[in-house]
Order: sequence, then structure tokens, then C-alpha cells
Amino acid sequence: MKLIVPRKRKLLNLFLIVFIFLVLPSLIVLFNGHHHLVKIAETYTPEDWNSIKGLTDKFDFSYLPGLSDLKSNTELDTNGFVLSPGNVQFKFLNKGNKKGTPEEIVKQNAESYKELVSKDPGAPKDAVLIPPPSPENLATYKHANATIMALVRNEEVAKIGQSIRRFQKQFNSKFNYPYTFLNDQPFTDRFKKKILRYTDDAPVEFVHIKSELWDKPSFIDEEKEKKEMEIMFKHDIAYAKKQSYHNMCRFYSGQFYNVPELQKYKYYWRIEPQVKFYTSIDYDVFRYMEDTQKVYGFTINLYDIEESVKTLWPETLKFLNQNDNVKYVNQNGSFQWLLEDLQNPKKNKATGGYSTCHFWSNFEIGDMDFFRGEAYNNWFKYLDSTGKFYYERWGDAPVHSIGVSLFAAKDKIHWFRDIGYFHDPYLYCPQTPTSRECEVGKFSIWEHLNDQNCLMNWLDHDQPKQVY
Ligand SMILES: Nc1nc2c(ncn2[C@@H]2O[C@H](COP(=O)(O)OP(=O)(O)OP(=O)(O)O)[C@@H](O)[C@H]2O)c(=O)[nH]1
Ligand SMILES: [Mg+2]
Repeated sequence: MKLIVPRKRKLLNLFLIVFIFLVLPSLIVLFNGHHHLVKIAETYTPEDWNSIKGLTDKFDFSYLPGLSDLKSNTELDTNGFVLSPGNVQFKFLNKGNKKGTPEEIVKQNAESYKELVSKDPGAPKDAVLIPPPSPENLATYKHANATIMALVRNEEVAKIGQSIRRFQKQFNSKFNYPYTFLNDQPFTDRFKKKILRYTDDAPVEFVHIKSELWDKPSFIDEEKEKKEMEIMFKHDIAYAKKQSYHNMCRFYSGQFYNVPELQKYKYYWRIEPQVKFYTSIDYDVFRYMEDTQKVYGFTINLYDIEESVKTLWPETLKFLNQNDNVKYVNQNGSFQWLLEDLQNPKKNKATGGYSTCHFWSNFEIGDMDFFRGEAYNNWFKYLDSTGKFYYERWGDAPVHSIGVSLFAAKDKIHWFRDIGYFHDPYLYCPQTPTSRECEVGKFSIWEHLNDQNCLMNWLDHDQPKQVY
């Protein structure tokens, strides 16, 4: 008997330890709800992937105060948003009263898209466009404060060369805007020499990105990262296990505008290896951005892989509901296309409400001062602190898109309807007098990807006014 007593005490101690350290925190989380979302991400199992519906049901927005008032909230039903501290909500209103099954809506939108794109857009009419100067005046031309920017690897020299050749022909040989090439490795002499063959008279800068702007942050839990990457890989998320791809997405999401060599510039035009420009651009696009004070320009608008951004929207709502962060939201933001759930509802279900529609960022013309601003930057810092550029595979395109939609007025976002463009496997080919080598209205080189287009959602629900 005497022997059993200490054993019982040990058992009691063990029970207490288990209760205090394991059971109690779970109970707190259960009753409190605030950390529920974090818990979901952490306890996510491979089985969860099998049912997108199951995943959706697990999203618990109870950490947002006031969400229980959702149905009776007239402000939400009228505006599609409520913006008060600790009670930030958004709702898709379907003001255009679109009806039909997702398949029918895809079809309707595809038809509207074809019709729209088959009309010559001309050029934007909301500014006086600046034509190229004559070659003898090029040296004294008044440029906007802008650079053409490309993050690229040494081994991609031929592929970026193709892009530059086309870009020079269609736009930059007429203006000579400077290029900035960025790389996490030092550029080789071979790379530099080859690039200078393509860039004609434009100034060129080669930048080696400092490791603190590129490397994975030290707080990332590598065990967890490995586990999550494995799950994403099993679900066919492109580049899921590629560490450098995650670095690239994080860099383009929230670091590129901090590169010291880019501080002198306000505007950037991002280009990538192996892209095509189908139309001749005969006005100064940067001066257009400047004159209209636009913050972001795009050509293609499409869905993302929902599993790669499964908690990007909930985490964003969480940020907006902290402290007085709601002050960053622009009342005239483009919230509706972010939430549109008629054309591809399975996306919204898997992401806690986000349609996954985004501006395709391999082509983008933007104002770095917007990204450097307090709103975007604090939000990015919050996103970064969740570690989900690594535990998920948040892309820079959805991050930029949500950022400009929330923090900039919708009339500061511009669809470059007159610039034809290709990055495998999607294209934008408008009917213009200079369009070459593309089929007008075609959206993808693969027929089955035509349903990935969500441009009409942006146009129908958030485009401010016609500028063409
Ligand atoms: N220097 C450097 N550049 C990179 C790295 N990873 C990606 N990039 C560049 O970042 C841009 C985006 O990467 P991509 O591999 O094209 O990604 P993506 O467009 O999503 O995928 P693709 O369909 O393969 O083109 C490109 O300009 C790449 O050259 C990297 O590790 N180092
Ligand atoms: Mg690419």
C-alpha cells in the first residue's frame, strides 16, 4: 500500500500538468474564440483538404466583435461595408443583380469580355497624354520619377532579354526610362553584358538585394513550415516547396519598395522573363500615372489557387479590427470584387470570403509611395508576423490587390485597356490598330482556363468610371 501512495501522487501531479498546460489553454481558446483562427491553421490536417466545404465550415469569424449583428445591420446591407473600430465588416451586395449558376455567370462574363475587348479602346481620356519626344529632344525630356524593374536570376538572362527586346520596341525606346535589375545573388558580368545589348540607350542599374530584405525571417518555425509545405505540395500548389518562391512572393509583397536603390523612384513598371507586349504604347505611361495620381495599373485580372491564400482575408479582417486600424481603409475602396461569390463560389468558401480575384502582378505599374505609406506597410508587417508567406503560399499578386483595394480609392486603380500583354498561360489582346501576334479577345492559351478570368467582376462592381 505504501508503495501505491507516491505513485498516486505522481499521477495526480501528471494530471495537473496535463490539465494546466494542455487542457486549460484549449478551453480558454474555446470559450474566448479570439484565437480560433490561428488554431484552425495550426490544427489543419491533410483530410481537411479533401473537402473545401468542410474547410469553410471551420472558418469562425467569432473573433470579430459585432459579427452576430450582421443580419440586422442596415449599414452593411446598404454600403456593403461597416467601418468602425473593432467592427469592420464587408459584404457582397450584387448591385448589378447578376443571376445564374456559376457556369452561367462564367458564360455571361466571357461573352461580355469578348464583346468589350473586340472594340478598339483608343487611349485613356482622363488626362492629356504625352507623346514620345523626337529623338533629338529625348535627352532633355521631362521624365516622371520612374523605373522599369525586374527581379531576375542570372540564368534567366536570355528570357528577360526577350521581354526587354519587346518592351523597348513597344514603349521604352521612345522614352528611355531607366531599368533596375534586382537579384538576391550578385549579377554576373555575363548577365550585365548581355542585358546591355538589349537596353539600347536607357540607363541601367544592377542591384544585389541585401539579405535582410530577401531571406526568410528568423521567427519562422521550420518544422511547421516543412509540414505545411508538404501539405500544399500534396495539393498541387505550384512552387509549394520552393523556398525561394516564398521569399520572392514576400519580397514583392512588402520589401521591394524598401530597396535602397529604389528609394529615389516613385513609380515602377514591373516586367518578367518571357513576357510579350502586343501593342505599341505611344504615350508616356508614367506621366499618365502621375497626372491622374493613380497608384496602380494592371492588364489581367484572374482567380488564384484558393489553398494558397486560405487565411489571407481572415487575417486581414483581424488586422483591420485591431486598435484603430480601420482608419486605413478607404471609403471608396474596391471591396465588392474581392467578395464577389457568384462566378466561382468555391473560392470564397475556401478563403473565408475572398474571391481570390487579383490583378496579375507580373505586369504592374505602381506608385511605390503608396506601398511605402503607413496603411499598406503596417498591414504588410502584420501579415508578415503571421509567418504565412511560408506556412501558406501567399502570393504578391493577391497581397497587392487586397492592399490597393482596401487602402486606395477605386479611381486610383487603372485597367490598361490599351496595352496587350502575355505571360504564360494568360494574355490580354485588345483590338487596336497596333495589336500584333495575338488573337483578339483570347484569355488563355488553354481553353479550359477561360473560366479563370474575373475582369468583368472588377468592371461591373468596382470600376469607378469609363476612362476609355
Ligand atoms: N533573383 C531571383 N529572382 C527570382 C527568384 N524567384 C523568382 N524570381 C523572379 O521573380 C519573378 C517571378 O517569378 P516566376 O518564377 O516568374 O513566378 P511566376 O510568374 O509565378 O511563375 P511562372 O509561371 O513560372 O513564370 C520573375 O521575374 C523571376 O525571375 C529568385 O530566387 N531569385
Ligand atoms: Mg513569371
